[in-house]
Amino acid sequence: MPARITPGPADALVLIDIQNDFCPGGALAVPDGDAVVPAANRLARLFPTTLLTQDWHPADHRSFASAHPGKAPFDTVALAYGAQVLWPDHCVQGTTGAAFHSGLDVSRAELVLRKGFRREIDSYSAFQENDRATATGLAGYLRERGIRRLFFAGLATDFCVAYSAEDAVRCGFEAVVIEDACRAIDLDGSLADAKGRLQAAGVRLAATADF
Ligand code: VGL
Ligand code: ZN
Repeated sequence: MPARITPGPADALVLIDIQNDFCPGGALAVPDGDAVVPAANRLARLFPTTLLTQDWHPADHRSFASAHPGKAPFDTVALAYGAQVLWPDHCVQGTTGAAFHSGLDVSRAELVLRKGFRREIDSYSAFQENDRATATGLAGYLRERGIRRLFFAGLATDFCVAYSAEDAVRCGFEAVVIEDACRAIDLDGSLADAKGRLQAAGVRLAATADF
């Protein structure tokens, strides 16, 4: 990225899943997850458009280990659409765990996109659910608004941030991950995998210092 990035009208900041359950003390805490909050707030003041995503699962969601007798969190199972990592129950609709971190300034957000609300399908990506067939509608929203370039920050780098950025490119947007405004779960090398996929997809990396 150039030394200075000045967000313009075709740019949007997408803050991924900055929710209590992904922060220290939460059900699926990302190490140091709450460290993204000040960076996210600062970035949001620089962008003409900011969107938020919110992981939003029913209590009996199929991505929860609790829905699979004999399985434990972080095991992998085969669902109808393929391999799915099983997670601790997290971001259950309407709970405190699903709420945005209380320090996140949501006042500038123009859209809150909820995802993962279909019981049978997980959704890491803000664009397409894990069956790789069900669209969330975000691409259409962004196109209608004339947004062409997306900057991603939030949680977790190697799951929802990476899948969203890759899909953004697939949907025809430019995508940039603001690396130090993200934190990773890093499950069995998932961060290195995600970085390889981001590079292969043509997603660029930036830092908060570039703004
Ligand atoms: C996420 C695992 C399960 C994320 C959401 O936001 O990265 N990870 N649900
Ligand atoms: Zn989830």
